[in-house]
Amino acid sequence: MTLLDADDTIVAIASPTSPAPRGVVRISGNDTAGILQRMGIPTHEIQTPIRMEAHVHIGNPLGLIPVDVMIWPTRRSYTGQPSAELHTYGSLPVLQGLVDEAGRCGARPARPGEYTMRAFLAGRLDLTQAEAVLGVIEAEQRGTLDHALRQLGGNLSQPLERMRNTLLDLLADVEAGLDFVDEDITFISDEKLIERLSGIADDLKQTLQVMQNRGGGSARTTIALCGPPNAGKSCLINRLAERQVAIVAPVAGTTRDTVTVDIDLQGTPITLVDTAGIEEAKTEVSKKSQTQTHRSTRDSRIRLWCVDSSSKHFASTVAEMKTQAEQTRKSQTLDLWVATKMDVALDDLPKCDPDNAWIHCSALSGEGINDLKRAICTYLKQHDAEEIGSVVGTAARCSQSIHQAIAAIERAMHLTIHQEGHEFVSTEIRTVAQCLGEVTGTVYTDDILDRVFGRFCIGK
Ligand SMILES: Nc1nc2c(ncn2[C@@H]2O[C@H](COP(=O)(O)OP(=O)(O)OP(=O)(O)O)[C@@H](O)[C@H]2O)c(=O)[nH]1
Ligand SMILES: [Mg+2]
Repeated sequence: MTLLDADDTIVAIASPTSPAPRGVVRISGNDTAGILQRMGIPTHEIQTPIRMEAHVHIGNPLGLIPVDVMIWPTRRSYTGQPSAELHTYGSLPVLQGLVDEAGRCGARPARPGEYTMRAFLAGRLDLTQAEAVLGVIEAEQRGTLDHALRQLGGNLSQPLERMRNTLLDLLADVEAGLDFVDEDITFISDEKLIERLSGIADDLKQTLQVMQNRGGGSARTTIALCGPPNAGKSCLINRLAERQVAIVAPVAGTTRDTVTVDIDLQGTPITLVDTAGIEEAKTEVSKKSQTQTHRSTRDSRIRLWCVDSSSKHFASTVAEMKTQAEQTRKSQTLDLWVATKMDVALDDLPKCDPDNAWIHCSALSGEGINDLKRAICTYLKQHDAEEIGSVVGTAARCSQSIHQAIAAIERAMHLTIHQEGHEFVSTEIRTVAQCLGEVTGTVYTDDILDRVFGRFCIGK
């Protein structure tokens, strides 16, 4: 999608394409009246929004069809351009016939999200509100809808815009000081500057927290590898990460500290966590590492429970681990059960309980590893589609910019404390303003627009 096409007049079906009593075709652009005129709808001298009845010929075999036409002839419309809606039978061939006819009369088929992008470009919406439109379209759960509607009301962008304005004032003070540096005039003292910067940093951290509480702050999924000692957890994390991140040894109790590694699993960012084997803590060190293990196991979205398939205690270990899993499971947790070391599995491996999904694999030979990856991806895809699609999208896009903004503020404070010069401080403040502007769309790039509007469906 490029911004250059914003002058074309576009057309698309704006209602669901499944059969319904009524359907809507939407047209937007400077030539809207001309196109309607060529379609046989009289639009002479229309100055104010109007609704009229008309007939449009959409070719054989459907012929002449009745349409209710709504016209917004000026810039006072959703897209900030002259636009129109044609309401007629909600049948796909009829609606498509209208779109084709508009095409013959000079309109171009709209791309996904193009209407909302025009609303954004016209200043009708900011970016978070545009994403909220997507949220409303997609919302299936009540909570998601409420959130999208609040976002549409601007409750994420308004505080960010306020912070950005404060920053711009601060920037003006700092830069004015630079102009008068020889005359020893200061517009803002270092103490005041630090105080205001740290206030904004605190507000940003709070905003980030709010977004995370809404369930979408981090796009990363945490997956813990847990189970008894010596089950092959570290060997498996190395295999999944495709490099050596954790020490593997034949003795039980090798891993003490949790080890994390970030990987990309078919485009999904994931943090894998290797944990110490679950055991009764007898020493001080063991107590500490069991506490860490417990925390990681409890807080991970997916847990791979690893049990050694070559162990003659397989069945009793599974029972023990099931109890552990029950005690630490949250409502959103997915437990996958992994029978490890399949290359040396017991010949008479007890049948795994049918309640749980078991994946058989060997980190050594690689068998079953793809099945494991597939199971993880399938779960994540299903889950993400069900949940809060666009809200997660907004949160992921925004939290990245807010993280960058916080880092730049911290650098600005550091520079001020060490009296490194206000010219460097002002560069950092500019970065912060840029990052915040990207969230609301005051500052935007084609790349950001593509990311936001590419997720829409055609006609919205
Ligand atoms: N044959 C075979 N051996 C394996 C496999 N995976 C791990 N092992 C061996 O099992 C032993 C323990 O492996 P680790 O990966 O260190 O086990 P762990 O679960 O991390 O153990 P702790 O850190 O002590 O809890 C090592 O000797 C590994 O070489 C496998 O798939 N096949
Ligand atoms: Mg280990």
